[in-house]
Amino acid sequence: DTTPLLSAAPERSAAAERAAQLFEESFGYAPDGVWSAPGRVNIIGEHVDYQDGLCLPMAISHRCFAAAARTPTSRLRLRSAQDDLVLDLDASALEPGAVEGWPAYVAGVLWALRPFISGAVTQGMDIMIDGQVPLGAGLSSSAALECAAAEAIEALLTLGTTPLDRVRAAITAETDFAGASTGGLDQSASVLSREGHALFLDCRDFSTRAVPWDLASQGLALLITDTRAEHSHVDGEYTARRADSERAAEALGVPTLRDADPSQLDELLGRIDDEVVRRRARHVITEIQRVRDVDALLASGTVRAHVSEIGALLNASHDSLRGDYEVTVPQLDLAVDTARAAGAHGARMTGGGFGGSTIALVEADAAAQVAEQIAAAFAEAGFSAPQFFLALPSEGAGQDR
Ligand code: GAF
Repeated sequence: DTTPLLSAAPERSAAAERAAQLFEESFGYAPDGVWSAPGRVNIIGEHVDYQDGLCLPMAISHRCFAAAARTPTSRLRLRSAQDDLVLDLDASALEPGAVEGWPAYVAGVLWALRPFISGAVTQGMDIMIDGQVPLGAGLSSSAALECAAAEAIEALLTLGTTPLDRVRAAITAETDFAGASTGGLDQSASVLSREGHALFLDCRDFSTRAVPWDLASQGLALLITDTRAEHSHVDGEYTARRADSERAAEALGVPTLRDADPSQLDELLGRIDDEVVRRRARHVITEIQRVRDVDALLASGTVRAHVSEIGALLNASHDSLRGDYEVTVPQLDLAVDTARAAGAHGARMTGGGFGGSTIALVEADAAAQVAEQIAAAFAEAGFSAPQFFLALPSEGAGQDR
């Protein structure tokens, strides 16, 4: 077997070229340009964005590409290299519920950007999507799709939006047009991340700061394990967790759990009667503090200088998501436990949970061996074979050609 255990993302300029070619083959003329946006992993700060929390995500090297052109019509025509589903509708007919499947994430962005378009949306455009972010892996393929679309639409229509406007349009597309729930972590990471850096994100106002996260030069690596576990009941469970956290904030008399003082944790938790809601609150409040702790460590030195403390915080994050927030599944726990036993400095699930991926902070020269041990543990447990990637901190959304 010569298949490398760690799969690499397609090289960016070659992938952009491919998207342009696919556009031309499909629509019969060359696109005006190609834009792309990356998927993400969240290093820490999980299930806190919808409580005004703090997160530390980074963009990965897998991206979604959008080759696009303005047309002299009013039709919005969408096609994809990954799916036979197409969209061809009058741009002025865009409204929530009018579009289904993946095209809703693109059409929804155009709809969400209408405050920046004088009058109704009447400009037609053709868009070819080539999504290279693994689907269903919890690596934010939908946010990458929305954010690539937002870049393309901004450029085609010269709307004058800021990157943050595009983050907000992508969030609105997902929540109000596609009808999925999101707290904004994924879209912020996809648009605002900088190469070689993690993104310190304050979800209260979506302000950000780039934090050096150049593991390769420090002999370290962040190993992504896509568990390939079937996502089941994700939407319902996600909504339920959000509701629990809102109940917790209400019980504490604060607008969001961001306003709860972690130094008063025991006293605060004592004010919540419901045992489940109390555990949900404990996760969110302690997780926000863990992001502050990692950020403080990174402000005072490199990842290498604090690798065991950062690893311990990643471990504590996972344990809290497993025990208190209950969003893990056996595959996530096995990948994390195996990575730790194989010598990872720390490991945790990343993203919404209920399937998806884990990350492990490892010595670079041990990454392949940690992956092998996870693969062996999965085979032994009878789980689907996982897929492995290295999380290389990449540049946020932008134009490719
Ligand atoms: C999903 C959501 F889309 C994000 O907004 C965030 O809540 C995440 O789960 C959990 O941190 O990816």
